[in-house]
Amino acid sequence: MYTEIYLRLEPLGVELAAAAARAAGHAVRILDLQVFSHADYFRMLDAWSPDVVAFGANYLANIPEVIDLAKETRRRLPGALFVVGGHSASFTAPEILEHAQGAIDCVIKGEAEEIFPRVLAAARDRDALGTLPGVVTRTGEGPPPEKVRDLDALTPARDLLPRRRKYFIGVLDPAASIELSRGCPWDCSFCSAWTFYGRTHRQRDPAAVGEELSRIAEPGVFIVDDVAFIHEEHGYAIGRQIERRGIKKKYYLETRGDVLIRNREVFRYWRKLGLEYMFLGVEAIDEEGLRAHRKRVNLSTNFEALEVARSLGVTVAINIIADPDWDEDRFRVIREWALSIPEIVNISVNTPYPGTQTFAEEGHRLATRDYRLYDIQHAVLPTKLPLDRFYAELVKTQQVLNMKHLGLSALKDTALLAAGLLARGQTNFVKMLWRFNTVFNPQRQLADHARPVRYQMRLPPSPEPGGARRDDLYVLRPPPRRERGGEPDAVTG
Ligand code: B12
Ligand code: SF4
Repeated sequence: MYTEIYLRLEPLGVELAAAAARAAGHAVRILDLQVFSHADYFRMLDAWSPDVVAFGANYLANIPEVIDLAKETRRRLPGALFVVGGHSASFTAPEILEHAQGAIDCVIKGEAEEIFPRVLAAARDRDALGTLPGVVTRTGEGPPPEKVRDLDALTPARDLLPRRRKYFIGVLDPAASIELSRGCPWDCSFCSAWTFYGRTHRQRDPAAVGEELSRIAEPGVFIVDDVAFIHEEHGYAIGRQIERRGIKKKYYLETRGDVLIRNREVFRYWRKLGLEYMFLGVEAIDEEGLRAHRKRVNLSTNFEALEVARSLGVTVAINIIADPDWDEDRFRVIREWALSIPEIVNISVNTPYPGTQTFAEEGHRLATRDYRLYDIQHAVLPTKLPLDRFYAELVKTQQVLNMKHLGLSALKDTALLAAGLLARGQTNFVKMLWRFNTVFNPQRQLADHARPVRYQMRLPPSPEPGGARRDDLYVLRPPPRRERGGEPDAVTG
């Protein structure tokens, strides 16, 4: 739902997988189904008949779509190798294979860059597939996935992605994406970024980032890092590359309140380089909520971070997690608070995703196992309010917050901007201004729950006394504590 309105961004992970396959000598094409239709996809398959079809499944909500596409594609190309990879696929590999009933040969867990070419090389010997690290087949699983050794060895195959003008985030229209570092060393209970990357944080070489940025044509750039500028010297080093190369772009990044406060000068420096938008994961406006999400930050730090962000003069968006046990009163308090601050406020719904600690511990309480509802805009845990009233409150809150920023007075401010974008033929941002009510409405959300469910998500095993075992959550294994690249342990003692 979110990507129908506010943003649409290039699939960097798929582009890296494509770059790895191309570097190994294969002819590769990418089709992004955020931009193209299923009809486009089947037309391309019929015309091209590839030997391998690989799906990127970063999002749990897309898993049924991937399975159905694989089944239909298998009918048309019975001899092809079918592979699925990506963030969510890594946490749900055996169940994807089971749902696909033979339409998918293997799921690759973890990072594509090194293993994907090895899977392609094994395409003719399918029995060998299940012996490769991180590769899961219906008959078994190879050794654990391995970390990519060199994050700068490949550049995302941006040239293979058609219709690049479709990618945007708000007024950064069009926008490309880039990765400066990978992974997150914190361990929030609702998040699977740390379990995917084994709680590591790896930095890319600043010169390689500078080189990549200088080749990006789009004027806007979305920095995909989970937490930008954890280490300020890395941010400075990339900034110096940008200055030296005379790169002029507008940037969007995401970070944490405590990192912003600690490293505020590097953010100030980036403001001069073109930093326009910042997303802060505030998550809760009470200490109890922050503790429950194990955000390892306190309320006053988050509020101080908002002050720092304001002083930088960047546009700030923050996220608040709505808990399924919120009642009308709680929603009202959040609305009033959100209207009292100048920042853009997003509300997402607390959603236990496979790979998170919340899933391992609360999975047995799930009200639905329909993958399609796992998009943090639907309630998948039982709500305290009846579901229709929960959605009525949620959408009312989102509507109020949306009007705050896209309402008439804000529109006057954006009119000039919109006119400039239209003059350059960019329509993504302008279309977004009018779409809210067609996408977000309580009846649609409620109706989504009534759809027949053909693929049910697998439940986690019953939690052991004392909670989930961390080792069971990881895709990439964490290195010994002393070798980890982050510092939350230092922050929290
Ligand atoms: C950038 C980002 C976005 C971008 C999307 C960009 C895009 N088109 O892909 C935006 C801002 C649009 C976005 C939106 C959302 N996001 Co998001 N996003 C991220 C983020 C921060 C980084 C992803 C990224 O680009 N990383 C860099 C690339 C290089 O890594 P990668 O994509 O993981 O790819 C590697 C592997 O996964 C694998 N791989 C990937 N694809 C493929 C394909 C093949 C064939 C193979 C073999 C391997 C492979 O190899 C790649 C290279 O190593 C992740 C957090 C994270 N650290 O993963 C969350 C994350 C993926 N998002 C998340 C969520 C919840 C959402 C939203 C639902 C939020 C919302 N408000 O609605 C939406 C849904 C979007 C949608 N399309 O449906 C969750 C996923 C939850 C889930 N399990 O489904 C994550 C994990 C964040 C979190 N902390 O929980 N997101
Ligand atoms: S700091 Fe952000 S990316 Fe890291 S674990 Fe917490 S929510 Fe996930």
